[in-house]
Amino acid sequence: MINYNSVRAVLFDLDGVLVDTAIYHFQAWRRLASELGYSFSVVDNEQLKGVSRVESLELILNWAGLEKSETEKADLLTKKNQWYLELIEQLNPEHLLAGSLDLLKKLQEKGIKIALGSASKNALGILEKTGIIAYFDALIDGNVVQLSKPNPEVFLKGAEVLGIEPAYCLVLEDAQAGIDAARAAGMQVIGVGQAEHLNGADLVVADLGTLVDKF
Ligand code: B16
Ligand code: MG
Repeated sequence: MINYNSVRAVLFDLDGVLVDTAIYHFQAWRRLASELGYSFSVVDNEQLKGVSRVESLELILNWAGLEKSETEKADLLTKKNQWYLELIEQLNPEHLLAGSLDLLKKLQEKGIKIALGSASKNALGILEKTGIIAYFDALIDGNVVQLSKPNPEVFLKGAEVLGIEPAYCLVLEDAQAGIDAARAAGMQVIGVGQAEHLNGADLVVADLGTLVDKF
């Protein structure tokens, strides 16, 4: 159960919550894995959602039983990111997921603070391309956090910048690592997607459209 009346700030995950970019991360990782001789599955991909680029590569190398030097890892990360950037080059407002824009508008109208809490180092470019950057009162992304989800740092920093106690914050997340991070931060959390991948969420919705009338 969510207590909507207590919410003073909403912290949005980016990939898979606001914008339909999760598929492009999947395609880029699958291409990299394939070059390494590893067949990357959708089940593998689910474990990378919300996880930083560096940690994602470590997981893939581990699953593939491969060891690489630091230089080789850096080259692989650059390659994956270049492919990902090529895939999102044409990103535009049409790639916003259902209900995202309506929810951002509604929260702004109601005076509820809005923050980004994303693991991505590409987050700002994505917010610009999709035309929603102006809605955010705080932007916390992979360039400013040290510790990846499920560590709560990304959401605690968001609450701190907004000046709002975690208990009054609501997180919207599509990844298990993000649900765990929100709970560790002491915040309410709504999972976006399929319930079986979002254990511990206070509520799971298929998309953000169903939340617009709650505020
Ligand atoms: P980048 P989120 C996460 O974004 C993605 O879910 C995850 O798949 C990706 O590896 C991570 O960002 C890092 O992204 O390579 O662009 O820095 O879901 O936390 O918004
Ligand atoms: Mg996500």
